[in-house]
Amino acid sequence: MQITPEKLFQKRREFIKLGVGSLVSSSLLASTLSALDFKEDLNKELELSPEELATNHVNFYEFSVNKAKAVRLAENFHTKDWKIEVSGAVNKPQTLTMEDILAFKLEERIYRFRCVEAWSMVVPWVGFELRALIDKLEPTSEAKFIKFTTLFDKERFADQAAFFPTLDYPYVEGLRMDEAMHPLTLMAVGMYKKPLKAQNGAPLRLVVPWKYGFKSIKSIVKIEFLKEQPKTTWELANPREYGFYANVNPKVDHPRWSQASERPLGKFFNQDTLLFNGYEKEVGHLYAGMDLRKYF
Ligand SMILES: Nc1nc2c(c(=O)[nH]1)N[C@H]1C(S)=C(S)[C@@H](COP(=O)(O)O)O[C@H]1N2
Ligand SMILES: [Mo]
Repeated sequence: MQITPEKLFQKRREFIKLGVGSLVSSSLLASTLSALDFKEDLNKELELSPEELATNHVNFYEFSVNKAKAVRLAENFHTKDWKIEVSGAVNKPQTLTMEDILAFKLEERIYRFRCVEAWSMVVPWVGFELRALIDKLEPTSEAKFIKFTTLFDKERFADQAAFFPTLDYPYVEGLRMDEAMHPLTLMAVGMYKKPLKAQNGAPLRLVVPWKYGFKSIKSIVKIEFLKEQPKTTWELANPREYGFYANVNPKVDHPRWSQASERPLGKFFNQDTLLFNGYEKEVGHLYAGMDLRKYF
């Protein structure tokens, strides 16, 4: 079927409306699939994790450290008028809307995903390469790192309003520019052919498949281009246990547990964890000559 530009725009608008915060009727839900116009990932080598598990076994501390509670609290989260502020060492600082974001050519990417807690999943993300966005923003030669920030809003995130918040919010993450420009690095707006659910980081999150899950920051509202390496949330919380690089590595254990194996969601038996989460061929060169124990 030939899709005209107007039709495409309308589909994207529909997609935005189908995001969290809207009342989605079952007939609308059925049209979610068609509302999303993207190139399907035909690589079926990896067995997908059950959607039910990937959307319920979540880490989103802003809602709650407790996974079930986070999903419950995410139910009423709205992403209306979402904006992403771009600043720093960049020629085109600007404020992006979700219309701007959904104007990128979307595609499905089936990736392994490995949490530092030693569980893993395989998710069909929908999104676009971060480098496409970076190219559009035109970072200057000063930009060596990119920093992302999650929404800070005590009315929408219960743990941010807590008397003793679990983390020092807002949640921040970062990548070296060459990592950010790598074609595997994705900005995701959907998964399982649907818009992201709030608990999975709606409306826009990062996905870096060769790094531990905490690098894949959710619900992004700010992107900064920096000269210096930014301090990241988990590094700040516990520098001995969590580093900036956080590359998946079965040989570098977490101080309190082994990283040699992982339990895939929905499976009974553990499987071996792979160096760079199985993406060594694609990303190994980024770390040539670096001591992966020192830069963990
Ligand atoms: N803002 C924010 N981003 C976050 C987190 C978080 O608590 N807050 N948790 C991280 C961790 S530890 C993991 S494993 C992944 C989990 O993504 P998922 O819940 O969609 O599986 O999100 C990451 N991104
Ligand atoms: Mo994680």
